[in-house]
Amino acid sequence: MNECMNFIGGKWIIGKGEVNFTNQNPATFEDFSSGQTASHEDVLEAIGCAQEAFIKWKQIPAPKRGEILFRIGDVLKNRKSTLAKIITNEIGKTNLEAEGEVQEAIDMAYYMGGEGRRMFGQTIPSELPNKWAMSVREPVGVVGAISAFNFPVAVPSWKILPAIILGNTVVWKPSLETSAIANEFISCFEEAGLPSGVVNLIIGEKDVGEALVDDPRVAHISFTGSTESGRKVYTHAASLLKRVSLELGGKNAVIVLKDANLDLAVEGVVWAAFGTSGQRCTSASRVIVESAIYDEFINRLIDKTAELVVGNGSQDDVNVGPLLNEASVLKMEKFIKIAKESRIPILYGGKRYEDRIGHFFKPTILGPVSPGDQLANEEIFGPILCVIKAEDLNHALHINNSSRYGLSTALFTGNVNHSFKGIKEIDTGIVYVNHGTTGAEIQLPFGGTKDTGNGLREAGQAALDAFSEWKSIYIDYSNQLQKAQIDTDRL
Ligand code: UN1
Repeated sequence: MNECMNFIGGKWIIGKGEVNFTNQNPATFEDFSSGQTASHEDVLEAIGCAQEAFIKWKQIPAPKRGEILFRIGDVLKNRKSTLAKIITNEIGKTNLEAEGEVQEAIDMAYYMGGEGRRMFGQTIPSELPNKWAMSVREPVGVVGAISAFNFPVAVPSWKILPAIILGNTVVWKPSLETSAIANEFISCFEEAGLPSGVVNLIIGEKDVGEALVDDPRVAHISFTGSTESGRKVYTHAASLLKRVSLELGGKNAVIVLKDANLDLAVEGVVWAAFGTSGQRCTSASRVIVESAIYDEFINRLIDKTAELVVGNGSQDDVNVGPLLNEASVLKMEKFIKIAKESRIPILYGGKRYEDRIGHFFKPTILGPVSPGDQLANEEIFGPILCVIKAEDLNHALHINNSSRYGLSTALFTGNVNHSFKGIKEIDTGIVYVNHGTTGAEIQLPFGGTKDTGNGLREAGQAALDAFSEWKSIYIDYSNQLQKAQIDTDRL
């Protein structure tokens, strides 16, 4: 069994907190990892180490910090299959998808490593003579990173790697359920030679995250999790005037128009809805189908879903792994109960696999669901897909945009006018044309509108804005005090 530790100031430390935990492999129920949570003092110490490390780390020239990020990329690449296996065993994600997410972290390491040589500021003419004006990026200080279970390597890499290339230091609190993979991930930073204290790991529950948000030495909180928790983080951090970036819930939709390539659309919907057992924040939870093709689409969707192999993600032929834990399965059962009470037809699935060990829930299709139904609006975070009928593109866009969430939308169409109209009018942070709602690439901003976030984005160039402050610099070489902005005729 993997013994999970904290990594504080470059040392592996057993948590001094009160909770002893054991994580089971969700596909086999075998104990996989265990440990003891960090105490409040452990958290304070980690923040102190990060603060101390910040003094030196921010002085290292960004291109040199970049070289360390390239080394982190190399180590992740060498250890890719080990990392992926741990992800599969700890949270159940299929090996193919686990390798995919490690690849996202590798890509991010190289991308951000390159940013070390491209950390552009701006120079701009001053409006006064003999004066120079420019702006440069400065790190913000200690970043508190709080991540969810579903992407235990990729999403933390979107937080940690941009933060450190900019000269910040990090205290990271992963989800408790991903403690073993967090240990393995952090040991890659250690192997790459990242100086002590630049990235610290604290293992724990909600109270550990709260201690991070609460501490005035933490300048920025980067949080991925539910909208409900994000609202609490944001509200508390606001009272401390702390910087916050939030990646929260979603109710992502795929719109399928009658002019779409239906084979492609069906495959795209199945993968977006049931890949990762629907546990991505980008997973498709609604499919909005033009009524003219509704029946045909449903038939094909059911057939394609029936082809999915659900099982232990470590087996090559498996497409869909288990849910994280019993609580997730119970949550799915609650949604099925709501469907039955609301007389929504269950077109496929609708229950757990009673005869199997593991937290397996059948990929489920419900429909037609009315746009106003609870199930069409609440985040599900599991393998349940709601099918909604729309009259035409305008109606579909209206339904799509009526969600309180705004992360990702996909549009399947063969008509170029429809695709541009969709791109323009869809109100989510990410839009796909002729591809499902998942699969965001690291070089573009990642994040959503409305209740999905607070306007900041992670990944891509946008990540640099999230984790840095602009410093504006004026250099006056006129040798006289230029007291005020002046009219042109006085120059
Ligand atoms: C998440 O679910 O929190 O776009 C992130 C995707 C992945 C990342 C998902 N690259 O589906």
